[in-house]
Amino acid sequence: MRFVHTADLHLDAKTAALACRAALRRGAVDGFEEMIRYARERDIRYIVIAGDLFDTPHPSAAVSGRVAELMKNAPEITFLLICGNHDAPDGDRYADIDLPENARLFGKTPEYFPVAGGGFFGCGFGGELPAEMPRHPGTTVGIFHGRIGDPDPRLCLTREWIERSGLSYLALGHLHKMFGPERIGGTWTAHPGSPNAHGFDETGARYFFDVSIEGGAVEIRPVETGAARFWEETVDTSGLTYAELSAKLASAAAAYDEKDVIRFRLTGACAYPLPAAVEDYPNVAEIIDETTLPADSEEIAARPGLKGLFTKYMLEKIRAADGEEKRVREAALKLGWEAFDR
Ligand SMILES: [Mn+2]
Repeated sequence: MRFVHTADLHLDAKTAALACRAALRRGAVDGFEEMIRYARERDIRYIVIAGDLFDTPHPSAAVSGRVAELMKNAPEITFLLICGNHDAPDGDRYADIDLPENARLFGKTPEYFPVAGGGFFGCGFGGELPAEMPRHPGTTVGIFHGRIGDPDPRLCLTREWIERSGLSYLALGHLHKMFGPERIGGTWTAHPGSPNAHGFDETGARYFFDVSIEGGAVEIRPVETGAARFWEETVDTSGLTYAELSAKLASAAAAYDEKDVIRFRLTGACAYPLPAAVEDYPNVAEIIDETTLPADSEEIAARPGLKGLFTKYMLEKIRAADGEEKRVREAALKLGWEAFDR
């Protein structure tokens, strides 16, 4: 038995509208299409989606309609999906769509779906797993949205249950970062993570799994997707001039792929306003200023003359502020210094 295992695509997530070109260039729905193409090219007959295909129970008709169409246009593939905590229906219809005949949705009542060589046992979010798993001939693959020991009982699995389950493989969803595979008793469990990142809290490469089960042997192959990858890098500005810092950021940005979205976090003591962008690298989406004022700021404030007076005044203003307001005042001080030194 061979299948693709994915989860947490969170299609139609509002965060996908993030102001970064690369992420928008390769839409998450295109990633789903790529996954289907991957399966078709390798004659893989099943795609398991372990919850949260959509970000909401009511995705836009454009997105849900396209997903249903993509499934329908791949009639040789059976889509086995469960609802997750984000897309669990609040009425009686999943995602307001008419799923095609080759899609099998598992709801709150756990069900077994037999296929050649075994079957899939799915339990949608809000459903309860049977204390004792019914036994079926051949290979049984479980599908569940949750993880071991989650504080929410609806998302919680126990090692004991998995050990007793008799499942060959337990296809999990809910964690957005790849986790596992781990063998518990005779069962392999794994989280593929989201195949498409939704922001800087989901950095790095994204994957789905290509799983083959032959006799007792389970092979789990992570396949990197073409989705935009988010990265964050910290750069120390200490001792660098503006030109040196710009050059350093450009060379750091050059090390990333075109499909990557980068965020720089700048630290260290810095006497000039930071660049707002990196020239020639539009995939640097954000520059976070965590720099401090130079150590000699108080010294400058004590000097006679206009620059000293200005510095003294601004340092008082900075001390009286916090958060964003403090940042703005620090930037104003640095701009002022630049003007004085010119
Ligand atoms: Mn989830």
